Amino acid sequence: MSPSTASLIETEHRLGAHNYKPLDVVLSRGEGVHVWDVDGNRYLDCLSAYSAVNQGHCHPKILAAMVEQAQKLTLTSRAFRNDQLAHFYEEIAALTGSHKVLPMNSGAEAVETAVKAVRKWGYEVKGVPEGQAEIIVCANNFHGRTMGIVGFSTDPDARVGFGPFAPGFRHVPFGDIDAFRNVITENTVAFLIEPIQGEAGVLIPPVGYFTSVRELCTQHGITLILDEIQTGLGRTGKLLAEEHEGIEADVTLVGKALSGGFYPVSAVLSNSEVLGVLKPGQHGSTFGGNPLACAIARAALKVLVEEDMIGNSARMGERFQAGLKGIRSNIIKDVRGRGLMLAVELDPAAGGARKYCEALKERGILAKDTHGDTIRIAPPLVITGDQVDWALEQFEAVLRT
Ligand code: IF1
Repeated sequence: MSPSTASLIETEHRLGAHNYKPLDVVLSRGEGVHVWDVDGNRYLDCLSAYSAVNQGHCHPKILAAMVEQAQKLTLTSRAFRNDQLAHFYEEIAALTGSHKVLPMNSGAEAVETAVKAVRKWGYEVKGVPEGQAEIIVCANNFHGRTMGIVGFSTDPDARVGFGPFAPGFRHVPFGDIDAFRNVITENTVAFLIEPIQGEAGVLIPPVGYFTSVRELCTQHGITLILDEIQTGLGRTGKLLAEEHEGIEADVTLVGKALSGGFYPVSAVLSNSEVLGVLKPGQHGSTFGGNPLACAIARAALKVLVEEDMIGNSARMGERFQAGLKGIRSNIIKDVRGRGLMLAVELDPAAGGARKYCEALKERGILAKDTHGDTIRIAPPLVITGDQVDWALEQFEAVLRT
């Protein structure tokens, strides 16, 4: 470790809260699928900032849009209008088939916005008695870090010590349609679920699960909210992961790659009338829908489509997953995923995924472990076949037995 790296790490440790335990790599530059540390070492990024950098690091066209807008107008508040918001609405609504859009900043804010709106919809439209709205969520969910959200987390690390929490949430096992059916009451207003559980370890539900979920939500007047903040915008080889299931959510949440990693931008997209219940003064945010965010998001969506990153995600994801499945190893328990949202689950006897991520770092791959035994693999969607093949050589070298 060079003195500059060591010095920066020491300062971070001394002055920063220790709410993360990052790999000891200090990055200073990014371009496409690659990032460089302060010592000039190059890495292939297999995390993409948890799918916020789907378009590749520092995409030049998104950068140009950001610089151009930043030199004109960055923030007006929503007390006044700006010349980017309407275009952003038009373009994201056309791309996703949405009728209404509510722009926010972080993914968690989009989740909180959806929870507020669907409860209000429950009281004003569905006729649920005031204060009795119920939202169904899954065990091992991850929807963000705010108080409202960790209140319905089942992860002790996410919630212990932060209570008391808001009531009104019921939990079901992910993928268990009978459990979902059995927990529905007349006060159920929504089902909030990730199409694929990311943080839980890239968990994919059984075939037909979401078809049944969609049928039950329609039958019982329950708003289906799909959290596509991580799975959306090409990550799984489709624009939205719901397309793999052949269903349409009533409310879709997007974030992360909505800005290509340049700026916090999220949005609540609605096909149903849920967003129609919010009246002036009932919800908002200082930065939500600002012209700089909208200009960046417009460019991020444009390059995603124009450069066929979604198709590349599907093709390279198949290549990557097939290569991982081809590694001869008695420590690999499972390889799974869709598109470029992949995971390698190791046998617990292997001693945990972190040390393999450390070994991968030494070979020029940055990847993140989750829940102890799983290595998540999510490179930018611009990755080429040669880069996939090179990455597979490194994974093989570290994981084969
Ligand atoms: C951290 C995890 C991933 C998300 C889904 C909402 C949000 C996220 C499906 C909230 C955010 C981030 C948060 C970040 C690490 C990362 C993460 F490991 F925490 F769980 F991706 F899996 N819905 N996920 O994945 O969006 O408010 O962060 O913009 O907290 O360290 P946000």
